[in-house]
Amino acid sequence: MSAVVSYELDDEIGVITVNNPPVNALSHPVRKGLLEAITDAHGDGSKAVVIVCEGRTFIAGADITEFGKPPVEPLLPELLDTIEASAKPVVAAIHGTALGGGFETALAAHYRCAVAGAKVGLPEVKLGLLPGAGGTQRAPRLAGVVASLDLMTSGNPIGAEAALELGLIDKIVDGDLREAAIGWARELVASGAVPRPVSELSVPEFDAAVFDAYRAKLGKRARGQLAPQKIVDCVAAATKLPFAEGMIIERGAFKECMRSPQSAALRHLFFAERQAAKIDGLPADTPLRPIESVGIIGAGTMGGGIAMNFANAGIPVTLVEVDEEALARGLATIEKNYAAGVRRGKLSGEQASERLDLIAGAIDYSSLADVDLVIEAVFEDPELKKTVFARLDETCKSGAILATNTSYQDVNAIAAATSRPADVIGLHFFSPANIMKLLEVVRADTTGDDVLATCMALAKRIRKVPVMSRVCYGFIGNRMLAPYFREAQLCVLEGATPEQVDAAMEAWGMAMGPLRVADLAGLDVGYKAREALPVEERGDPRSYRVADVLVEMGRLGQKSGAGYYRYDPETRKHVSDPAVLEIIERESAAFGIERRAIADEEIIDRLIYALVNEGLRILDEGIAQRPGDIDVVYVYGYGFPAWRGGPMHYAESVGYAKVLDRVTEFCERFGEEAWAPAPLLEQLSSQ
Ligand code: 3H9
Repeated sequence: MSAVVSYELDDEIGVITVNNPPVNALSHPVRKGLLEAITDAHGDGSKAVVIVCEGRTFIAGADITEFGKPPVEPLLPELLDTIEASAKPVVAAIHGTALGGGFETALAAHYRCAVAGAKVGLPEVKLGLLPGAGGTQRAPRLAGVVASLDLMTSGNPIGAEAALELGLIDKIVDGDLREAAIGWARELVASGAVPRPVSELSVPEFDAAVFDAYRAKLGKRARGQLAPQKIVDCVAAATKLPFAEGMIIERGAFKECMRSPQSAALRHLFFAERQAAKIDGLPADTPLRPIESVGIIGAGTMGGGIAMNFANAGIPVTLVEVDEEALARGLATIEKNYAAGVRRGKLSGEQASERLDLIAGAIDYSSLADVDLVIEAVFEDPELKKTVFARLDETCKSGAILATNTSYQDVNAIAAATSRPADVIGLHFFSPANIMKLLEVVRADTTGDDVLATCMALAKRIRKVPVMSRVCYGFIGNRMLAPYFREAQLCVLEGATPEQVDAAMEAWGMAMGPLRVADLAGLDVGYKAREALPVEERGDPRSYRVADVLVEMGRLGQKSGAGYYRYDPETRKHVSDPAVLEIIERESAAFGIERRAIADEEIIDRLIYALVNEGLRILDEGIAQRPGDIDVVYVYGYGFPAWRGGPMHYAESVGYAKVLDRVTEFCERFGEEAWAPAPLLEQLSSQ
């Protein structure tokens, strides 16, 4: 028996145990071990078989590191057919997360039990794939068409209780899972239960219109993506074809997805996200500081959102404002947000009030004397931030971590405003901070290793995806955004409309076009940031002139009802505004620009390659540790389509030489200042 799978007889019950840390992925040795074990069980005196896992979870899926390599037998679908064909009842005993191929293994068993906290799911779609070991054929036979489509096209796991209701598992057990599963297997044997292959069931009744409706829904929700539509094909096949023929359809669709650039991009991101949590050169055993209480300065949109993250994770928060009125406003917004969550069924009323109870308000710094971490979330004013940090230095206990949520400012200078620069770090949340997954962890030159390690670990506790950035203006994300926005504005001035630019970028895959993003963020934000800079540091005046005019007219974006677009006060839907086009045409003329038709392709290349070129500079300067970190920032913080893998992965997939050609062309047309190729781009394209 292989080291990762063991088999033993417990009286008349054969027990197969998988032990392949960290998540019991179905690597080749596991598949081989399972095949040997089930074969052994077939030939011995056992009357039923239990499959159970050691460690933190049931099998969490196929081994993703094997994808893209030549497959080695036994392949998972055949192995699962063998398990299902067992003449003795097979019981799967689930704890942790039974995901993907792991849950498919459970579906190939004849009986399924789980502990109450377990989750099951078919998350392959998040890797640009579909369940490829019978999941698309077996799940609908148990849970019906709609629930299976929901499960597979969202990729989100469900809890044991929901799985029981859907018929995906049979039983929730208490106490020791292994003992409970063996006990249940004995009961099954005693009651004369027989193997119960899911493949022999037929799909419950369904409304035939559901497939078209689903395709249309996915056309919007998962625009441009291959795997979700293929999942619908496979489930439709399950309803029409015998199991074996459905499996052939599934195999073909799985292989097509596996070969697709979309899956390569999503698999890249899976590992990039996990890699981003690691800091090169920081020993894994770096001691962590305990974080059991948090203070937040500023109860505005950002501070309030940040507070919710900690309360959601069960960590008490003290929210500090300048006066009672501002504090009451901030606390009321938090309450409103939780109430909206309850209305939408995201959490129960009881959970909401438990979380609210964890958030206390204060109007003086003395209440921060004992907290383990303080996050400053005041206005983007460097002098104000330094004053706040000097006060924190006087107030906070020794060993407290002092963090700034600045989006742009120099964290080194902020650290220098204290007597304990090693305790200072940047924690850059993204708005809305209780929803956006990204956390840029900004490591100042003086930040202590333990402070950095603590914040990276803390990010996971509050369910954020952390990426470390060194200090520069705008860090990784906002620094790259500047040339992206520059090109969006220049395209508009040269002849495109805001509608064309936004539509081109959205069709390419961005969650929201750049001018709508600017309206959402507030045009006054960039305006104020520019005002704080000397004129020569503001960049090409053509790249912000229209925005300045809009702000000076009081068109601040969505919040004032108008910016590049007009907004319906009720629905916040945007509509075109002819007045904006007039402004644009007037400003183009003032700069002596002759407006021209611009192809969507040019818009896309200019915006995306502007990101790429700056990203490569950021890498070269050591601001980001690795290209994958930049990709994670863009996908989790800026609405970059995950299925394109992030800007760096996208550039690699296009080919650096091709990207360089286009950047060189733009450099000749639009000038060196904006488009000089990053040295790393030249280097990579010659490799
Ligand atoms: C599939 O099953 C296809 C089949 O339908 C058909 C086949 C024919 N493989 O996330 P964590 C590593 S597709 C290899 O930090 P957590 C991960 O890289 C698969 N490695 O832990 C990390 O390594 P490192 C469908 C894997 O507790 C370490 O384990 N399944 C795999 O926060 C810890 O991971 C999925 O998509 C894997 N499948 O979360 C599930 N999974 O320490 C993917 C993890 O070196 N996995 N690793 O950085 C997950 O969602 C989470 O890992 C899980 C645990 C929820 C299980």
